[in-house]
Amino acid sequence: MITVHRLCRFVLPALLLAGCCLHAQTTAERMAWFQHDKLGMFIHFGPYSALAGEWKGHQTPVGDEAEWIMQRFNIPVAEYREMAHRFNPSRFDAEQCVALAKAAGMKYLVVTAKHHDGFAMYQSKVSRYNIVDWTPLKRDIVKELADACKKAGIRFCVYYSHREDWDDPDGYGNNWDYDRAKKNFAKYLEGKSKPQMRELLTNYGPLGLVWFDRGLDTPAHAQEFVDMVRKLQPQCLINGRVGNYGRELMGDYQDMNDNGMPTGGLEEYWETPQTLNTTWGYSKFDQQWKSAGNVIQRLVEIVSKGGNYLLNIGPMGDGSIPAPSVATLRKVGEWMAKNSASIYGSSACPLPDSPWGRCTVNGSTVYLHVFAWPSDAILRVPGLKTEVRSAHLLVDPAHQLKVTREHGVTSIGLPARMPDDTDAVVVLQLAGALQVEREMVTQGSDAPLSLDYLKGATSGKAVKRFNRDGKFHISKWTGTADSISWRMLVSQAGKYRVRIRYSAPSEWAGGKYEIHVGSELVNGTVQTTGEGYQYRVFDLGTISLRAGEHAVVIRPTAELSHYLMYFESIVLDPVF
Ligand code: FHN
Repeated sequence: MITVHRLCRFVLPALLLAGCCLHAQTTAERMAWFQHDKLGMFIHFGPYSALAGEWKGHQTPVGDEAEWIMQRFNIPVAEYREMAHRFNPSRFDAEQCVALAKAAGMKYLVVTAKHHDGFAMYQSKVSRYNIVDWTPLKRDIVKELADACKKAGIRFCVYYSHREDWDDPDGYGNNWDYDRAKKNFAKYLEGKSKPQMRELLTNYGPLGLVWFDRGLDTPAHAQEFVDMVRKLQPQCLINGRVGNYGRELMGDYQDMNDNGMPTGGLEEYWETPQTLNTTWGYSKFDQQWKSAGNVIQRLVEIVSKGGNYLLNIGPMGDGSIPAPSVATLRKVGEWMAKNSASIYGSSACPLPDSPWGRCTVNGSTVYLHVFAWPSDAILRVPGLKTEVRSAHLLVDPAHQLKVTREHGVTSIGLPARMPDDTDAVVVLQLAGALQVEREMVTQGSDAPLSLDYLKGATSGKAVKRFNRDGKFHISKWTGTADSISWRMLVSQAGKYRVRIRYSAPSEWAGGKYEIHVGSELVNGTVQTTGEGYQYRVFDLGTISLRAGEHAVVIRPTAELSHYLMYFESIVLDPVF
């Protein structure tokens, strides 16, 4: 019988535990690790690694992706399968790989469980075309990496090519063996792609994230993958390439183009996948290795803009990791060992980009990443409004640096010699949260004034975003509390024609918005620009502006059940 005592001692705590585990984590809760960890290892590894960029004397040009060799040379499935039969990366060492990731300061690892060639790097019951059943190696590489990650405290993640499959007759992409017109893509989704995804979500422990690639044919199909991940592993993150590149983000975060770098800070979670040379899969021809210095500075630039950095290695056909990759990641690790406080847990820094470098911020601590040491050893930081309590080099906290401020520019006296060739970090301890002078939009003589996502400040639900097709824009705004504003300096008084550039699908037509330019008011009604991200320019008439500073704000004038528009820019053209 359940006594009150038992109820209090056993049943209630169990219910509470179930209750708390059962409560659906918010996106922010699920994204917390991703946003903190910043740096991950990407591994492109498969039978294409053994070909190393060459097929029957044909070479993959340097700069092209060696993992695309089957498609590049239209290698018949039968021949590629034959080659895969001999794939034997016996020197692959999961623990060594994970140790390298850890030494580089990487906190998560994403391995290609199946790439476009359709070959599974794990033991799949769905297809014998896998590393255990099809090759002499007979080892489950995904399992070995999952175990090694668990042991090392690295978050294990998988890449899965859910659309492209050049081995499957109904998969997407192989039109040299198979007649495209006869393909039954849904049969491939139901018969291979989804069941294999279920295997990966079921048999390899908790996954940090699933890295889908190249989108999918319909949002409905993409949603089926999202639902499967949410159901089987609610905490697991999904990258933005689960869905079509020309549509609203369906995953938890957005992926930049390969090796992409946004011009300015984005206000949603994002990540850039990056090669260490110019290919993801191993190529013996590609020695265009990026320097460790370049890799570190790109890491800092990406983190300074609010993103994550997924750095790739392409093991060779025998499973060993190319020496230049090991050397670069070791050097990244040496820098991270001294400077990771300026990376982990930091967020995008609103200070304008400076000629000397970039900055990251964590609460009331600002990290100035100096890539180019000022010749007079004076570091000038424009736009910083918050009082600076103290300043020191991250690697030398005992020595305080002199800080002065004049005309809105904060100057820090540096030692004569740069303490690190790649990035020397100066720490500013602020008296409170970071406040920054808003950047002013200015105009050259007779030139238009361009108000775009970069210098705009969003408020409410309005968010600076990126989409492969939509590029950089602002959206997610649905009501009067959501807006974009600018500081603008008009140097020539007179009439200005107001033009706005945006994209909006048909269902958003009719949305009302207003633009305040100083004391002038312009009203607008959203017109459709077609499906997907098709931007068009609309003329909103003319206004008269005096010379001097003006505040500009655009916002919806009513609560909407959808986004107002995908906003790109407003241009004020002088009409003299
Ligand atoms: O086609 C793939 C490519 O092989 C590689 O996997 C990259 C990694 O971001 N994704 C696709 C190209 O964007």
